[in-house]
Amino acid sequence: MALPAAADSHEDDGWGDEVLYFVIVDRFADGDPDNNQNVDISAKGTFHGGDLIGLRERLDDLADLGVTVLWITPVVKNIPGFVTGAGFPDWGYHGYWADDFYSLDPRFGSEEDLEALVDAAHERGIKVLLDVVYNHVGYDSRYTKDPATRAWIRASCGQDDLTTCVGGLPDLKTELPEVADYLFKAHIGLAERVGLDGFRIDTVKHVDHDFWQEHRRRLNEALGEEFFLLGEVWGGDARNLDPWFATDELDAGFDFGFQGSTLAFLQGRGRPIAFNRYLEKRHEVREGYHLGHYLSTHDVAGALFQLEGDIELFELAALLQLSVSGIPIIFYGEEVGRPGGDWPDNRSDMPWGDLGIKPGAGLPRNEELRSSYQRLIELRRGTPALWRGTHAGHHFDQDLLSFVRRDEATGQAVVVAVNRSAEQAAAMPPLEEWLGSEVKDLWNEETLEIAGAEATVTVPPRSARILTLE
Ligand SMILES: [Ca+2]
Ligand SMILES: [Ca+2]
Repeated sequence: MALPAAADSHEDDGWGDEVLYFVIVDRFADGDPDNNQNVDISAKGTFHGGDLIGLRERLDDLADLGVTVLWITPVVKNIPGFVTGAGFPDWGYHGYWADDFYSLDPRFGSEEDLEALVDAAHERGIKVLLDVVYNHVGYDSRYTKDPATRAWIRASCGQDDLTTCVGGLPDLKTELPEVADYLFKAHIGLAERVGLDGFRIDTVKHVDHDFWQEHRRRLNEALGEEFFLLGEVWGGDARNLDPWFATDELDAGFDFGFQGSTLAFLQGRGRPIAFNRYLEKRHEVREGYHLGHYLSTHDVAGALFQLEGDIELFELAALLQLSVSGIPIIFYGEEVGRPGGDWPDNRSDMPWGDLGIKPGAGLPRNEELRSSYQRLIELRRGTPALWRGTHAGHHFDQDLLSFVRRDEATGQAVVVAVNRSAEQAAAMPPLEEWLGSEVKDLWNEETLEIAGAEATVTVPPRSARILTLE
């Protein structure tokens, strides 16, 4: 089958320098105790009371952190009860178990609350992506029982990507035009009414390409080509996401390799040169399309947890996340050292310290780490080479990786050097173009003199430099 060429408008869609912040609405901030149902913040699988109003009230924090896009978990009405497959009562607090695609879950808020959130975010220069599910409905949801919709659900789960029941959830027959139309109208209609900037799409590979192409056509018609689609294709990377980019079904996909590759490098489980090879490969992504890369999400054990709470190494991970290509995705609270854990502890409450905000009132915040995030985000956004530059390995030894990001438009070269060793300082040669000049370390706010060809740049143990010519 011949694939149509990607749309020209994708050559510069303006998303290259975005920094995304991902929030589980229920676990962030409770702005309206009156909408709380089945709330027990001591239980892992219950609702914790967070809502759209609470999130709106904290937007200044996000603006102050410097993030530019907010991704929120689904807010459609979820199944009213809980399931017990996990060994404890597990509710739809995450929003992925829809019971009605045409109403919002009162536990999260109303459509007016969503619109107010979007407006308030836009006032602060923050775009909003809403998480949407097209593939399945919640366990035992009304769609499985209503005579009008029963036939929309696959009677038996298949073995292939399209007909499998992800997590045992009832799979929608998305290939039926009636089902597709119903879902398009629900999600696109909501986006149009509340002014969303895009969707984060769940379980993309479990719905066929024809569906996603029709989805894009409907979106273009309703909202224009700017509407942004970040898709979850499990296991995605620059190469295997391409079938969705080639036909413009998505604008971006998750890079599932970043967390593991970065942690392996930092923990000494892989050679610096191997990590560099991985970083280089990320640049094979189709022009005008993006990889989104995370250190933690709601589906994996977070980076800080995997690093056994080692804040120094975690900060180096964040520095790498914000110094490589793609759209960095910060999972709520990791900027203040939320400890996370394996599922479902990875979905713990946003720590609010002594601010008195529920459900995470009293949970400790690492403000120093947050300041590092602020500086890293500001540095990235102010240094085009870090988000749109080319990538080339520069120097590797046992524990040091340095690479050059070069911005083709301005010629600016930035060298990012990370020494993972806990004991040894590392050294690397300067770029040839630096000889006889002063070089600025943007991260440590130092100036280094590069005297002559013999000069080396030292990187102290467990630290990093981000270097460029003055
Ligand atoms: Ca609430
Ligand atoms: Ca499916």
